[in-house]
Amino acid sequence: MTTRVPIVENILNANDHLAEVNRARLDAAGVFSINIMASPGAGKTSLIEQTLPRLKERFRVAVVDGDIATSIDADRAAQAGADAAIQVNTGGDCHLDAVMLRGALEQLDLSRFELLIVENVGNLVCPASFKLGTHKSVLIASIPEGDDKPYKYPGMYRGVDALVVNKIDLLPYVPFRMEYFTHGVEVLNPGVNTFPLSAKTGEGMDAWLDWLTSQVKSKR
Ligand SMILES: Nc1nc2c(ncn2[C@@H]2O[C@H](COP(=O)(O)OP(=O)(O)OP(=O)(O)O)[C@@H](O)[C@H]2O)c(=O)[nH]1
Ligand SMILES: [Mg+2]
Repeated sequence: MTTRVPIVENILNANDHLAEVNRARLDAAGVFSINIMASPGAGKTSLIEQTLPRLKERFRVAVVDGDIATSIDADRAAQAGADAAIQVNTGGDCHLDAVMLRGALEQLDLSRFELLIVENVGNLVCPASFKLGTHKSVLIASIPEGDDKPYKYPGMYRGVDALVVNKIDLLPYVPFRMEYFTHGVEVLNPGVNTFPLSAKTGEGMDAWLDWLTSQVKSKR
């Protein structure tokens, strides 16, 4: 007779429970939070760098940066004007989890912030399975990654609340069929809020900032 030991299920259930605890903590403090996910190099930190100075007059923002090693991204967020920037090193894990976010939240006086931006580890698979307790999840796709990614990584595209399509300044130089990409997205996540932009030139940033601002305000 075979006995099934649901270890993975149990780990995910424990994570989900802790994610709810994180959410309750953020709610109690009135902090709106997003979890930014993307493949390595898609432009997560670049988007955060472009977003922070533009929100400076409106909200106080904390950034939690997940990475396998180094504090490069948290240093960049601090440099760009984050009111607090915390680096979480996962020590090899390909994603953040709710325990890691809890550890970061414990280092923050949440009453000081209106917005928490979490940058997840660069990966298009693992972060989708681990809830953190954040209010909305944002996926960044970028033009040089190719237009087939929704088809190849459906789990990531299916569950997100917003999609940033970054590096549109590279469209003239890189083969990318926007219609094919958009069709793949629509099948998985119909009507998802989509923001084509360039974190390099700033083109398209306004629509992204308007959405983010309205989300923070609706929380308050
Ligand atoms: N041309 C162009 N380059 C960009 C844009 N956004 C980011 N980059 C470049 O892409 C590279 C990666 O950007 P990052 O912001 O570090 O990407 P990331 O997703 O945070 O990377 P990891 O944290 O390592 O996963 C850098 O060389 C950026 O300058 C863009 O809109 N256009
Ligand atoms: Mg980064």
